[in-house]
Formats: sequence, structure tokens, C-alpha cells
Amino acid sequence: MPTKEDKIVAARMALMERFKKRMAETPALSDGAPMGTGSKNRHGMPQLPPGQHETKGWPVLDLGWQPEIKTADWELVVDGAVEHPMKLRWDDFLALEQSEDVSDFHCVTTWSRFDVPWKGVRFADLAAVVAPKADATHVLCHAYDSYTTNLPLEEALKPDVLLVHTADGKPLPREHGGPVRMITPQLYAWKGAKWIRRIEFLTRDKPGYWEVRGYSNSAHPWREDRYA
Ligand SMILES: Nc1nc2c(c(=O)[nH]1)N[C@H]1C(S)=C(S)[C@@H](COP(=O)(O)O)O[C@H]1N2
Ligand SMILES: [Mo]
Repeated sequence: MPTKEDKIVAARMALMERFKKRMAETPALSDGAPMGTGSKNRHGMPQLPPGQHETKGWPVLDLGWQPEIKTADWELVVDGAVEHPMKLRWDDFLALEQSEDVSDFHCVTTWSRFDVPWKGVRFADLAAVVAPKADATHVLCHAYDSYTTNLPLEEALKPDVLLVHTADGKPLPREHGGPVRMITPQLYAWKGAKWIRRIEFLTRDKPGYWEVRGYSNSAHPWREDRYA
């Protein structure tokens, strides 16, 4: 019997096959050169990355189950190729410098949500505290649902990459990855782990859950860089 997760993976793999054909049929799109955050990501225009449509709602995408982590039990481990590995509890996390931003959210399954107001900790601010070693090049983010996703440090350190605990002015709902998830506004949203529990700094790249299943390693929406 296929599990719920097997069915979700099968559906997503079918979608990947659909896009692979289209990608082979269309010429490469040039880089939209997104800069900064929020609507600046769109050059001030209500512009969607190629192949995306706007949704006013906020769909839920995950592996079919949503871990419930109370803030009292929540822990974030930051380790690997860093000078100061640490384990943060909820109060430690809230004691870090807090940032607000407004940015877009692009899911590879073709929906985009514009102008989401977020609050949380910049990945770059957390990285500064743990001090990546000189040879650190990538991170692998691990989540409480066993999901993983990888990022090169140069993407993770962009100023709009946040570990968010608040969205739309409210605590991040469990179904969207609360208490804390990562967001990667300049990449497809699968690069942002919901229910994040560990950030592992690496000295070489290591593909995550969807990346080992054929999703693009780089995941750039403006290049319609969906699948490898
Ligand atoms: N832990 C975890 N994070 C995840 C996923 C997941 O299955 N598990 N799915 C990714 C995908 S494919 C997308 S599009 C976004 C969806 O976030 P949302 O459910 O808040 O819209 O989360 C990403 N992060
Ligand atoms: Mo997604």
C-alpha cells in the first residue's frame, strides 16, 4: 500500500515530468536579476516568474503530516562546519536580533504569493553568531518532519533569507511550518524548510529531499529552474 507520502511524491514527480518536456521545448529564459526584497524583487512591477500564477490564498505543501512542536519543546541545532555550534531554545531564538521583511513566495507547483509580511531572524545574523569555518560552502536544513533541503551559503546569506516565526502579523501557523521555518524568497519555496530543527553547515554540497528526487539544485524561479 502506498503511503500518503508516496502519493504526494508520485504526484510531484508527475508534475516534474510535465515540466521537463516543456523546458526542452522552450528556450532558456534570461535572468530577471531579482534584487532586494518584496516588490523590488519584481522591479516594482506586478510581475510573476515564468510559468507561475498568483494566488491570494496560501496553499499548504508538505509531505502529508505536520509535526506539532510546542515552543517549550522547540530546539534549533546549528552545527557542522562552524566555530561555535549551538543549540537554541525558544527564548534564545527570540533574543537574537529580530528582522522584518516583505517578500514573495514561489512554489515550484506554479503558485506564487506576493508581498508576505514576515518577522524572524535573518539567516545571516544567525550565521554570524555561529561563525562558519573558512571552508564552509553549503548548509543542509533539517526539519522535524524529516524533510531536508540544501543551499549554497551565498544564497542562504542573502538578506531576505529569514527564519520566520511570524507571518501576516500572526504567529506562523503549524501547517505553514510554525513555530519556525526558513524562507528563501529568491528561490523556489521548497528551499525553505518548515518546522526547521537543524542547520548543518557543510564543506561540500549535499542534496536534500527533493533535490535527490530530481528537483533543481539551484531552484531559481526567474530562470524557471525547476528541475535538474
Ligand atoms: N519541513 C518541510 N518543509 C517544507 C516542505 C516539506 O514538505 N517539509 N515543503 C516545501 C515546499 S515544496 C513548499 S512549496 C513550501 C510550502 O510552504 P507552505 O506549506 O507554507 O505553503 O514548504 C517547503 N518546505
Ligand atoms: Mo513547493
